[in-house]
Amino acid sequence: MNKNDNVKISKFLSKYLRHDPQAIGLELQEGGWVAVDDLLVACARHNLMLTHLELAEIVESSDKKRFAFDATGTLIRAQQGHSVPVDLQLTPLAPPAVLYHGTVAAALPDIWREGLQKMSRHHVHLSPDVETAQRVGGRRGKPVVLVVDAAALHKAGAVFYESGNGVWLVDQVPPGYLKEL
Ligand code: HQG
Repeated sequence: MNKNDNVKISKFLSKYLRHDPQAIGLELQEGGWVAVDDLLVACARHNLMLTHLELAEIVESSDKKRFAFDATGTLIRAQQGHSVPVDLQLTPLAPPAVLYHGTVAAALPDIWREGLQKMSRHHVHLSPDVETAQRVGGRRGKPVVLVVDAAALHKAGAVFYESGNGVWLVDQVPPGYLKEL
């Protein structure tokens, strides 16, 4: 498989493992997992012929480790980014003192008014470093990076989680914990 195939398949998997599993006849189990065999059958029914080995290659090579197998290798899930209700059973964790959020200038007036909100996702997504935040913001235009005072927000009682791929998740970030880089 070449890189383009990988991106195409990764997008297909994101769509059905995060947003619309029912559309290909899948149901996410607790933790967001689906059986690998069920996924491959569902893919095949929708004209995506994929072997176990090819799927493993996609999971392994995904730049952002979007997907993960469970310890037995029989289940797979998206690590974060769901819009369907799912309890990823993550463990609350103390965040680093500072985290970053990449966005664009057009969103700033709303963000300064109401803070970072989760919008259509389950959490606000925060990045561990400036470069990652720039990449995330850059998906929407010229990136603007916000610095999040994660230590203070955590101290104030906010619950943080780290997804398996290094994305930090929190319910919201009020404006008082934000400043522009
Ligand atoms: C903005 C990708 C107005 C927020 C990335 C962002 C990430 C507000 C957009 C992951 C707002 C939401 C998540 C407010 C936040 N008013 N706009 N109060 N609060 N926003 O895609 O963080 O490729 O849901 O700044 O790499 O951009 O999917 O979140 O611009 O890790 O694996 O509203 O998605 O990963 O956009 O990206 P998103 P995000 P994947």
